[in-house]
Amino acid sequence: MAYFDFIDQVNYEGAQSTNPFAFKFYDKDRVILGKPMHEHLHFAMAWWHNLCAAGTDMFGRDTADKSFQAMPSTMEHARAKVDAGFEFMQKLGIEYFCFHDVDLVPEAEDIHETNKRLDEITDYILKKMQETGIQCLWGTANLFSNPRYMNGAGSTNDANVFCFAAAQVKKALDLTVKLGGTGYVFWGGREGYETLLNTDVKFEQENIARLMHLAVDYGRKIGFTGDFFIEPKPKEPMKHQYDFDAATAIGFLRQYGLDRDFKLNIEANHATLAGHTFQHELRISAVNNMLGSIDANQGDLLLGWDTDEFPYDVYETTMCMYEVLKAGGLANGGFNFDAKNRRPSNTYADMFKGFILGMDTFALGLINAAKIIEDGRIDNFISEKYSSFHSGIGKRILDGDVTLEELSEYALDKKKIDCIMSGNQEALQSIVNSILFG
Ligand code: XUL
Ligand code: CO
Repeated sequence: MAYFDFIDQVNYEGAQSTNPFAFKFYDKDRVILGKPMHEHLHFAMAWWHNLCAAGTDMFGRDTADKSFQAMPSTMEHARAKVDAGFEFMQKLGIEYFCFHDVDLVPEAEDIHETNKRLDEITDYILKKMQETGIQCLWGTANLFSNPRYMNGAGSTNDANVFCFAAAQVKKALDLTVKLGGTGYVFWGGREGYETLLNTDVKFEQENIARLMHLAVDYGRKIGFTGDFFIEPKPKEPMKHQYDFDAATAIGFLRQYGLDRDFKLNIEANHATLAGHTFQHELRISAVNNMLGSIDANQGDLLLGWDTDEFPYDVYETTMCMYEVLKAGGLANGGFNFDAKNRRPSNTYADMFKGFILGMDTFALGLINAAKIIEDGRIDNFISEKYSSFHSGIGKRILDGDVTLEELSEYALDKKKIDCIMSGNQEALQSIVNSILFG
């Protein structure tokens, strides 16, 4: 059965096109810096937003119909979501998907039954993957929705809950391997606290690391050769979350000896919630060899929560793609649209329009970032800015060839510094504008 009869295939028609169901900028075979766009941009569909979320918020019920003509909370519905999802991805040319365990099937009271349902649905998904060539980017276990995780999953106070989290992680790893996923994500939504009056932070962090070590050991044992990812987020649902931002997560991974197996999955909206730019989080990850994957969305800077919008800010995606290109791409990662339609955008057509917006915005980002790199003025300026370290005393500092006393003597001899190079910020911003709009 087809769910999206109103559209045959979304094609590239160019910037002048007024067809709402065409790409204006995403031209999948267009070569940018030696590679076709679709190879730079491994776009993924997030099962949870696209096939499950129907607009419920704290103040109101669903506005969209995601039943796909099946009775919700049945296996029939789970299969209908698979059919709808694959039709959707094929029509958009999306080559990957990401999933939580409980996005795929209704969770049963008994975990045996849930696992049985997961086996059944992933057999069906695998068949669809073979038919279409669509692949799994990453899998994860939802360790935040079930009430048992009210005090955390890895960070829980209750050893039984820790075991249930382990069981879900084990199963989600089994499924990720079965579906050939190249990533496995930990997003620690409940791994945090509201008040220190009831929390042993050291204990909780150590236990999160224990769970991650157990996952790595098991994953490697069953042949998972991809990357584990932490997805940092500072808050929401918890007031304080342990994986606050990239720097915090990197410190944690190193502290607990997890840095060889883990990289980061950076989400744009989580970056801005942490008080950083998206680009900052990508750069901090990249310079630490930890840039793994991206949750492609956008927040609203006037709101203090995770709005998960489809990205439309071209400046942001330009700077994102600049970081990705500079880092040499995302090896085992991709661009997962962890994004949802606004609540009143409640039709099937809107689902397509959201992805068209997001894919075009990233395509523009890629085109612009390549232009910035080819133009060279930004890179040249940065190299020039630090040129005092290329020779003389600067080079000796880098070579580790000096003592503090020698540097002090050098400064005392010199008496004063005549001029320091300008940071040139406004000129650089103007260069970026002329590259983008010139
Ligand atoms: C929550 C979030 C999650 C993760 C996967 O803010 O981003 O959807 O991406 O658990
Ligand atoms: Co996310």
